[in-house]
This record gives sequence, C-alpha cells and structure tokens, in this order.
Amino acid sequence: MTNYKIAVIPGDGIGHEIVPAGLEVLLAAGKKYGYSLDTENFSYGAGYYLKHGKFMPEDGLEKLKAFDAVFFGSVGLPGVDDTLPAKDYTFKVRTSFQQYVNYRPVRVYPGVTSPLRSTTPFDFVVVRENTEGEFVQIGNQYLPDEENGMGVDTSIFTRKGIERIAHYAFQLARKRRKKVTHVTKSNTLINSLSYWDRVIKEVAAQYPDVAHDQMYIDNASASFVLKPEVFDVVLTTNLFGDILSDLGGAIMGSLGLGGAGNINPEKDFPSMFEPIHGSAPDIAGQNIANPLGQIWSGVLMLEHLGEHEAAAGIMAAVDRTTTGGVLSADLGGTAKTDEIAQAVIANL
Ligand code: NAD
Ligand code: K
Ligand code: MN
Repeated sequence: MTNYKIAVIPGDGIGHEIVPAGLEVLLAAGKKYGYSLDTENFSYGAGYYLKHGKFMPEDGLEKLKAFDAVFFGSVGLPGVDDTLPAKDYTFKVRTSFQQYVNYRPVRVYPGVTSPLRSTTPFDFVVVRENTEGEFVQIGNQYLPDEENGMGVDTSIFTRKGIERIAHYAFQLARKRRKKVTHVTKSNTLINSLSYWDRVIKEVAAQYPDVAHDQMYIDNASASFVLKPEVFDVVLTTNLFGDILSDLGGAIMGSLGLGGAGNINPEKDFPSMFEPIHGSAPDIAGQNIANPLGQIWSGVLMLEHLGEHEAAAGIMAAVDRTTTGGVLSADLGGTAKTDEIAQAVIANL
C-alpha cells in the first residue's frame, strides 16, 4: 500500500469546514483503493497572522518541502489587510515551489443546473500561468501621498515562463480533444502580451497535431457564457486565468464546484491543491459551504500522485451524489457540508 505524506492547510473561513470534509473523502477512498495518507495539519493563514504577525512561520516553506503534496483551503479574513493573503501565502508557495501550472477544470456536473440557458455539455481546462505575468511583486510602486499620486503594478512575461506553461497546455491537449485556445489581450497590452503570443505560437508549431487558436480575453469571457463547448484547453495568463476560472465556476453553477491544482509538473517540489474560490467569510462557520470543489481538488491531487483509479472512483461518487439531489445551499439544496462528504463516501 502506497503511503503519501500530505500537508493539510485549512487556512481561514470555510477552509475549516471543507478541508476536513475533503480529507475524509480522500481517507475513505484510500481504504477502498489501497493507499494511505500520513497527514500533518498546519494553521497557516490570516488566523495565524492575527497571532503571529505573518501568514506562516519563517521556516514554513521549508517544512512543507518534506511532503508529497499540500491539501489547502483558502486564506483571507475580514479585518486582515487583503493584500496579504496572496503576497504572504498563495503566491509565495506557488512561486517558491515552481508550481507554474494552475490547473482549473470546468465541466457540467450531473444533476446541477447551470445558469446557462444552453444545455450543450462543456468540459474544458483553464491552464493558468501561475508564477509570473500580472502578479509579480517586482518593480511595483505605490505613491499615494505625492501631489499627483499613483500606483504602478508591473507585469513580467519571460520566455522560460511562457514556454513551460505552453508546453504543458499542448501536452495536456494531446491527451484530450487536441485543441488549445490561448487567451491574450495583445491588441492593447502590446509589449508583454505580444511576446506571450509570439512564444506560444513558436511552441504551437511543435505540436502540429494539436489545433491552436488565439482569442482576446474580452471575447473569451463572452464565449465562456455563450458557447463554452468550443473550449478544450484554455491557456492563459495569471490574472486572466484567475478571473476566467471564477467564471468557469459560475457556469458550472457555483464557485464552490471548482477544483484546482497548483502543479509543479517536474515534481521538484510539492504541488498544492485548493479550490478556485476564497475563504467565503460570508458563509463561514455554518456548515453550509459546498465541499465539492475541495473534493475535486483532492481528486486532482490523487491524479498528480498517480492514484488514477481512486481519482476516477471519487469523481463517479461525486456524480452519483449530485445526481441523487444531495446539494448544498449555493445550488438550491439543503444538504450540509459534512452531509455531502458522507454522501460521497457512501457512493464510493
Ligand atoms: P470567495 O471566493 O471567498 O467568495 C465569493 C462568493 O462565493 C461568496 O458569496 C461565497 O459565499 C461564495 N462561495 C465561495 N466558495 C463557496 C463554497 N465552497 N460554497 C458555497 N459558496 C461559496 O471570494 P471573496 O469573497 O472575494 O474573498 C474572500 C476572501 O478570500 C478574501 O480575503 C480573499 O482575499 C480570499 N481569497 C483567497 C483565495 C485563496 O486562498 N486562494 C482565493 C480567492 C480569495
Ligand atoms: K482557494
Ligand atoms: Mn481567484
């Protein structure tokens, strides 16, 4: 029986409800599919910040390095400076561990009504560049107190950064329906994103068996709503991918349905699996959050670890659960967070 060392970081808000729910499903699946998880909990996040003045201890990253993967919820709390969650935790882990792929699948859940009028099924993956682009913390300036105050954020796109995410997207497309749509805005961000387009086209030429097209972010957003079935692999930048994947959650029916992985494909460092959404302080502490995005993140973790049969088994159990009408409040149902996890376990 393979044993995996998993760092568990609930974070803040609903993380304390959906991460334990997701973990229970992963542990139950382990019994059925023959793996075990050796877990250790870490209290990093905004709650930790309130006690210690930082989101994680100095040796926080060093501690996480020893694990096969990180199973994470979300960080951020009302009353804590909301520029800190990304800067002091998420972006820090993603960049330090070279988790340059943010893998965010979008599909129709059986038994869940999409807000879209069309009933044509869709099934695609947003591949978001996860370490550079618009989220770099280099060369930024905040000068609010000058007479002519200003704020400047810098975007950086490097050849290395673009090439590696593009290769990942094209290789992923080869295992799917062989189509990559790369999302850009090079008609107005004429330096950074023209370079992005140019390097992606060079990489695309190495995959003649994969169809490739380019779409502007404004059109891509509209197309997510009007014709999501045209997408297979959506390759995009850090900021655009952040926004598009929430839209992906919305067209599935709720943000709470979106699973994600921050992946270091080379496995030089642990990868981190967390839902697409945040800590949802508006519904925290009520046992009503939807745990399916967290559970799906766990499924992506199992796939990354090579437990493909278990991953498929959990997704099938999730499908039986939603088909059976066990739905949380965000989907119009009455099932509680822990009840949904138990229903998924019963359906395994
Ligand atoms: P959010 O994603 O937390 O919530 C947006 C809306 O979606 C809310 O109405 C919430 O109730 C709902 N929602 C989210 N997850 C849900 C679930 N599982 N079930 C049911 N409903 C769900 O976004 P926000 O309100 O903009 O941000 C809240 C906090 O989370 C902020 O501090 C923000 O910085 C942080 N955040 C963290 C991450 C992360 O850790 N990766 C990501 C996004 C936001
Ligand atoms: K999250
Ligand atoms: Mn986001």
